[in-house]
Amino acid sequence: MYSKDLLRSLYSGMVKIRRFEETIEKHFLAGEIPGFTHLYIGEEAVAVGVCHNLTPKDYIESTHRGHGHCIAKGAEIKPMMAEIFGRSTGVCRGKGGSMHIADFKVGMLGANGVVGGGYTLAVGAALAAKLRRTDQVAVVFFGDGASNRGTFHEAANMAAAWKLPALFVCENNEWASTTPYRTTTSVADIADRAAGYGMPGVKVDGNDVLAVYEAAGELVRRARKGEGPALLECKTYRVKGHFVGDPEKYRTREEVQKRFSESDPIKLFEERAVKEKWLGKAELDSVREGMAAEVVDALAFAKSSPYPDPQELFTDLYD
Ligand SMILES: Cc1ncc(C[n+]2csc(CCOP(=O)(O)OP(=O)(O)O)c2C)c(N)n1
Repeated sequence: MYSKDLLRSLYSGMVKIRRFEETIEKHFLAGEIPGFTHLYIGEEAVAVGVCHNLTPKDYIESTHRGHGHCIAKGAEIKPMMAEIFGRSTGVCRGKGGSMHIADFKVGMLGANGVVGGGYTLAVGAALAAKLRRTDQVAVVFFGDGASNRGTFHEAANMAAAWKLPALFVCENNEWASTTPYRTTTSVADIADRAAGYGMPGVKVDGNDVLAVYEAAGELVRRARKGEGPALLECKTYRVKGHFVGDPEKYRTREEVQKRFSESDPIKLFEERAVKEKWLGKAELDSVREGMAAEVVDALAFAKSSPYPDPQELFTDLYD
C-alpha cells in the first residue's frame, strides 16, 4: 500500500517535468532558446522513480537529456528555465544552457554533453562518500548508447571492486541518436552486463513509476548499507526526436505515436490511480493545474531576466 503523499508526489514530479519540457520545446522552436536541447518526454518515470529514493545529500550525474533528472532531484525550475534561456539568473548564470545544468545545493552534480561522461564522476562522488563514512549514494543516469562506452566498464569495475555506494541507471529508450540499440549492443538486456562486474543487474519497466521506485529503492538501500553498487536498466522509449528539430528520418511518426500511446508513463499512472482509487480525477486535475502554473511562473521569470553582462565572459573560468 502506497501513501497518498507518495503517489501525489510521484505524479506531480512527472507532470512537472512534462510541462517544463513542453514549454521548452515550444520556445525552442520559436527560436527563443540558444544552443541545442534534448527532451525527456516519455521517460519521466525513470528520473522520478529513482530520485524519490534519494535525499538532497545524495548525488546524481546526468546526461545531455537531463532536465528531468534535475527536476526530480529537487532543482528549482525558475533558475533552470533561466539557464536554458541563457539568462544571468540561471542556475549557472546563463553560461551553461540546457546541457550543462548543475545544482550542487540539491546534489545535482551536472548534466553532461559528453556521452558516458558521468560514470567516473559519480564513482568519484561515491568514493568520497565512502571515505568520509557518510551514508550518501551516487547515482549516474545514462542511455543505452552510452552503455557501450569504455568509461562504463571502467567505472563499473572500480565501483564493484571497491564496493562503492553507486547506482548505475541505464535509461534504455531504444535509440542512440539515429541508431537503434539492438544494432550496436551485444546483449538484449543491458542489465546482464552487471554480472561481468559481480554486481546485481535488474531490469524494470521504465514507464511504470512505481516499479522504478521500488526497484531503485532496493538497490539504493543496499548501497547505503555498504553492500556495493548495482545496475538498474529501465526499459523506456524516446518519444521525441534526438534533439528538438531532429528530422527523424530513421523512424516513422506512426511507430512513435503507437509506442507513446502504449507507454506514456503519465497516462499509465493516471489510469491506474483512478482504477485503484488512489487519487481521484479532481486530484489529478489539480496537480496538473498546479504544475502548469509553476512552469508559467518559471517561464515569466526566465524571459524577464537579463542576459549575462559581456564583462562576465571570463568569470567562473579556471586559468
Ligand atoms: C563522447 C561522445 N560521443 C558522441 C556524442 C554525440 N552524441 C550525443 S547524444 C548521442 C547519443 C546518445 O544516446 P544514448 O546514450 O542512448 O542517450 P539518449 O540520447 O538516447 O538519451 C551521441 C552519439 C557525444 N555527445 N559525446
